[in-house]
Amino acid sequence: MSTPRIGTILKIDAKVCHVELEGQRLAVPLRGRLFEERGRSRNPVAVGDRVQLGADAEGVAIEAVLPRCSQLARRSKGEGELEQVLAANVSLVLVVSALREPPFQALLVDRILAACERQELRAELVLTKLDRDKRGESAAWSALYRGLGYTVHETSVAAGHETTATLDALRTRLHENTTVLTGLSGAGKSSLLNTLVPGLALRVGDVNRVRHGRHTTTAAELFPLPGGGYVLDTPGIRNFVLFGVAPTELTFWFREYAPIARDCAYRNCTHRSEPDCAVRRALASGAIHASRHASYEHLFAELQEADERERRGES
Ligand SMILES: Nc1nc2c(ncn2[C@@H]2O[C@H](COP(=O)(O)OP(=O)(O)O)[C@@H](O)[C@H]2O)c(=O)[nH]1
Ligand SMILES: [Mg+2]
Ligand SMILES: [Zn+2]
Repeated sequence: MSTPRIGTILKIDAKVCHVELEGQRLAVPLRGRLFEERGRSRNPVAVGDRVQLGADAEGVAIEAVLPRCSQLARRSKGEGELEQVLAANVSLVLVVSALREPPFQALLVDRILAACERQELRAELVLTKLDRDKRGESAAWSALYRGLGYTVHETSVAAGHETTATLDALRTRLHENTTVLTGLSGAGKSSLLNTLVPGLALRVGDVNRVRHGRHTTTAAELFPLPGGGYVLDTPGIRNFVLFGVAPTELTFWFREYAPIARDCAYRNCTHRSEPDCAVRRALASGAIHASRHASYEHLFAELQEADERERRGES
């Protein structure tokens, strides 16, 4: 093969990667040496990676991974301090949360938003199941996140209750981007995509099945969309632990905190018990929302514990 061939990873199976190459779909393995070059990542490649294919005596395989423009990553579960890249070369992260069934998950939303701030990824919030929001909770949550400068899409895909205007706006966003949908299992991600992209026919509602005591993980797959754009529907994300973040950095990844924290008496104020803390003043006055600060404190404690574990050499 003379000219290198560059493709996009759509899906990763145990033995092969499914790669889109010039409109075709190929199943190819990874060269073994890529596993030695993966650094602190759990896997050498992620869905969305641009890869170079080459042939040798063993056949066609992925020879190299091109540098990423962006990545959405979290701390890998139970394997020490390793990083799990959920998607590479993403331009838009949709943080999807239902208002009811399951109820709105502020902590999970704030975790993913913080990760996006840190990884310089554009994130937008999608509130789902508006038709079930009998108590009108949508207004308060969308006001909070719009107040922080996030775009919020309030949606329902239930028959007869479709929020046509927001669905149209989201469809346009999908065609302009490589989008990844994140959020709890059951939030309505696959239903939303099925409504936005006719013909996609993703499975809905059965991802919570437990088999052999474990949640079945439907492998994440990147879909090229007719009309432009790519979309990745992730299986439910129950937790999202920030990777490689020092607790004191957190101020910068809660976007309303950094400008306020400039007025804290201590330059490295952690906004928990230090005197003359501008963040705590803002919390008392309502300029910082109690729900956001609850998330901040939770994440701070979690990162501090991870730090201590690592320092003790456990992780
Ligand atoms: N009432 C209502 N139910 C919805 C809506 N969207 C999804 N659901 C239901 O929520 C459940 C989980 O949806 P699914 O798309 O599989 O969620 P996912 O796990 O995030 O992909 C299914 O039973 C859907 O029918 C909605 O807008 N309104
Ligand atoms: Mg789903
Ligand atoms: Zn402070």
